[in-house]
Amino acid sequence: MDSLEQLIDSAKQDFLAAPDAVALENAKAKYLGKTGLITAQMKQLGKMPPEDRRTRGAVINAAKGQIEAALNARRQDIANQKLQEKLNAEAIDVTLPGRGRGKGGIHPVMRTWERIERIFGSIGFDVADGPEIENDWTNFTALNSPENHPARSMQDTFYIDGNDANGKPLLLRTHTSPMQVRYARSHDLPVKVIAPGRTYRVDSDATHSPMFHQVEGLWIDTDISFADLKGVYLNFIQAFFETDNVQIRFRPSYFPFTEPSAEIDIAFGSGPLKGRWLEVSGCGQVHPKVLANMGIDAEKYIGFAFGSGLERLTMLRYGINDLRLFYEGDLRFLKQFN
Ligand code: 2NL
Repeated sequence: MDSLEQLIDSAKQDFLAAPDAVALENAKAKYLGKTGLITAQMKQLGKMPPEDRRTRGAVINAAKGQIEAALNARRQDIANQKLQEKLNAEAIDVTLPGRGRGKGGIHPVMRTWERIERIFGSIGFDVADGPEIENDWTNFTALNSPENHPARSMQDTFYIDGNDANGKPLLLRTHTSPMQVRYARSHDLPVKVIAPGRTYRVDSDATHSPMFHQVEGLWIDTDISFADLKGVYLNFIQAFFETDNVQIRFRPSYFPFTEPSAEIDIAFGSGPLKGRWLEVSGCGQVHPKVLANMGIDAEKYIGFAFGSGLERLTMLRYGINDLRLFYEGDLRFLKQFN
């Protein structure tokens, strides 16, 4: 075999055997470098007779061309291989299942809200809804709150930009009662409804939040008495706290919207709060003026109302001792209820 053929073969083998770019460039030098084997062949040309030089030169050049082609092919292979390795190392497995999002949960106060709707629903109470931005008449006047009552002052009520149709400033409702006023004015008698919701007062300390939750109840018919109120509220307390071992008592009190009025206390017969009287609600017989403002004939109809704080009921149910835990959004606290 012609020695040039052998050179080409041996160069091809060396190039294929070179594992990386550095080894390949070294292999190149062996053939095409200044002291390389092909270069040595070129140098031989000078010693040849001129008539042989051209043909031999062409043959050597062709061999050189083949070696260069093999070199470039191997260069490309090594580059491709390197790229492939890099891609493999950086590959993302798109078939892996996603990590997903946390499911979220129900806030303990909302759990109480839902629970109360279910309990009162089971004894025939409807659920009222209404705006958190109220007007002066529905939030105060309709409920027999005197024009100069301190609750109306800027110290107690959040007033907001904008006036109602009577030119009085709009406000954030300070209790859930206005929902019941609206409900009674727009529904036929008898009225048997609860109104749970967010309420707002200018108050913020360890035991007061500027936003808090209330539920109020209202039952108006021709023959509703305090005995009905006591029965309904006792049934609620027993269902809510899941015990019959609980006492209930009424203490005389005052509210502008009820007459007579009372505070409702409860005492558990067992558990950590055993034997302690706990105030859980205000209540009373709906004031005749309030009935009139609801468009109801106070000579024919009578009823009771009560109002309880959802935060308070939730704290008693779960043994929570700090109101502020409800509003801090600390997942370590909130996760315990889900
Ligand atoms: C309290 C006191 C109370 C009412 C709320 C009421 C509602 C209407 C008419 C008459 Cl529409 N009364 N609600 C009555 C007595 C007490 O709540 O301290 N709640 C936490």
